Amino acid sequence: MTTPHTFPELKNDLLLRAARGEKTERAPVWVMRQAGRYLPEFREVRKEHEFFDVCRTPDLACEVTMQPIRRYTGLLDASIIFSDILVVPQALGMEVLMNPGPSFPDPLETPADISKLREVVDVEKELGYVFRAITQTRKELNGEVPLIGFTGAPWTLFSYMVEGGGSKTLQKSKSWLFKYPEESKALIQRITDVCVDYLVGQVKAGAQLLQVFDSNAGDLSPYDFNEFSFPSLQYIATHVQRRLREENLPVVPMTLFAKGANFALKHLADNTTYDVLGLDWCIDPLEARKLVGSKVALQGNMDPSVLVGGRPAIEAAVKRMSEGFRAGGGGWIANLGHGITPQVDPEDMRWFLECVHKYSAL
Ligand code: 1CP
Repeated sequence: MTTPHTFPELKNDLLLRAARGEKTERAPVWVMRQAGRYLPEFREVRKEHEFFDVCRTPDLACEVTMQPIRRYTGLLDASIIFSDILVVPQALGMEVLMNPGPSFPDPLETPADISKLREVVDVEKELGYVFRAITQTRKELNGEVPLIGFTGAPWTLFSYMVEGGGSKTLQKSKSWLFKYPEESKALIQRITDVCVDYLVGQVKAGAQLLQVFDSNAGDLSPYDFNEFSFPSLQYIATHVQRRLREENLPVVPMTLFAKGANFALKHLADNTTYDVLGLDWCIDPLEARKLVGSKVALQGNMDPSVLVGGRPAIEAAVKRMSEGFRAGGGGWIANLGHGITPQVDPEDMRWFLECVHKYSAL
C-alpha cells in the first residue's frame, strides 16, 4: 500500500477492527462534534479565529482536533479532523459564512444559478488545506488513535446550497426536487464527483476511516430518498473504494450516517458497500441489527440530550445501549446518535466515555 507519507505506527486499532465487523473486547468510542463548543479550550481558539480560518489553517485545525484527545487521554478511540461539511460548497465556488450557524449570501435559487458554480473543481487546489491538516494531525497523533476523514452527503450539501443555510422544513430544496428533478439530479451528481475526489484525497493525506454525513436524509420520504439521495451514497462508496484500489491506497473502512433514515437501513446494508452504518437515537440497537443482518458494523446511538440529563441517566442509557448492541452481535462503535451540543459539561462527556468502557466490555 502506497501513501506519499509515513506515519507513526497505530497503537489502538479498536475502531478499525470494529468497523471491519469484529466483535471487540470493548466498544471503541468517539463522539460526533467531539471538537466543539462544549470545550472551553475550543471556545478560546474561536475567540481569536473565525470558524473557517480554523479549518483553513492546518496548525489550528490540528490543535482543535487534538483537544478532546488530550483532555480524554485513554478514553477516546478515534479523532475526527476538524473541518465542516460546507467546505465542499465553497470548493464548488459558493461563499459560506458562519455567524454563528452557516449562511450562504448567494444561494442557488433556480437551475440557472448552477452556471455560477465552478465547472471543474480541482480538489487539491480548493481543499488542499484539509489534506495538509490531516497529514499534520496524523503525525501529531503519534499513533495513539486513528484519524477519521469526512464529507457531507450530496443531498445534504445540495439542501444547504439551495436553502442558503440550515432550515427546518427544507421547502426551497424540496421545491427544487419536485419542480426540477432532472436538474436537481445533475447538480447532486456534480457534488458527488467532488465528494469522491475529496475523500480519496483525504485517504492519500492520511485519513484511516471515512464518514459520509447525510444529516438531512430523514427529511425525505422513503421514495424521494431512493430517488435523490441513495444513488449518490451508493456511488460514493463504490467509486471511492475503486479509486483507492486503483491508486494503490489503503482501502479504508467507510461509514454512512444517514440521520433520520432508519427506514432505509436494510436497503443500505443490502445495496451499498459501506462497512459501517451510523444510527440516530430513534431506533433500538437490537432492532437495527435485525434489520441490517451481519454484513455491516453499526455506530451509535445514545440520544445526545442524555448528556445534559445527569450522570445516573447517562449511566443507565449507556448500560441499556451496550446490552442492545451486544445482544445483536457484530461490530459496534459507540457514539451518540448525533453531534454533542454546546451545553454539555465536559466532565459529563468524560462520564459517558467511562461508562462505555465499563458496560461495553465483553
Ligand atoms: O462557531 C463554531 O465553532 C460553530 C460550531 C461548529 C463546529 C464545531 C460548526 C458549525 N461546525 C463544526 C465542526 C464540524 N462540523 C465537524 C468537526 C469534527 C467533529 O465532529 O469534531 C463536523 C464533522 C461537522 C459536520 C457538519 N457540519 C454537519 C454534519 C453532522 C451533523 O451535525 O449533522 C453539518 C450538518 C454541518 C453544518 C453545520 N456547521 C456548523 C453548524 C452549527 C452546522 C449545522 C447546523 C445548521 O445547519 O444550522
